[in-house]
Amino acid sequence: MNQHYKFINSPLPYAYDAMEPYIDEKTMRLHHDRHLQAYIDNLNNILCKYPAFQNWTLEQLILNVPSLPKDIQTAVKNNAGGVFNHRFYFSNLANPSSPHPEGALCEAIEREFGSYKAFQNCFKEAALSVFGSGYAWLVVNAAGKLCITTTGNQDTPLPLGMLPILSIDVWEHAYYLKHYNLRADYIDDWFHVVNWDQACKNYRDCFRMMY
Ligand code: MN3
Repeated sequence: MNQHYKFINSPLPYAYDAMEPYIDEKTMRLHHDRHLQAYIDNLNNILCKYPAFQNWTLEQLILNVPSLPKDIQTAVKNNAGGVFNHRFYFSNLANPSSPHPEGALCEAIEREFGSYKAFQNCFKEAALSVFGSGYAWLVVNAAGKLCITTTGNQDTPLPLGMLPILSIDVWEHAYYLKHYNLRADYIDDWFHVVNWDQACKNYRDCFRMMY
């Protein structure tokens, strides 16, 4: 299902204005239809000349960059990362969202961070700490522990042995039209549209994959 070449840009699973008033319609439209589309087009353009990698999934491409021909390694890392990161980000938005995580993820957040509020503060701090463009992530690390990390540009946490639960895109294109340079305001608004049901599912799936 659209997991390997030739990649297509599936429609968002909600309307472009579904995240109003927290993330504006124009930003969602440009972010999905232009930014994500460009990563998909670039990745397809690279892979069209390399049939050997056309049945590789995004995850396989990202995890096996060093096995690719030298001249496409950087471009595949950036563009496969761009597709993975954006699909993941968009899948983790919902409005209205359930205001808190539930079940096993809720317990893990309370165990690792003390409380949901303390987690929010740590996550916001991490998202603010990304210099330039990148992402903040809630991940399960290789030891099975829930933690927060950041990546620059279109890097993903996958090569670090981390499985993503939740992410926020802090490239300026994700918020500039509405929030201008105020990344902190965007992060506060983004917390209103976190798809915790999806994050809880991602958390459960992690342990299915690891054990
Ligand atoms: Mn983006």
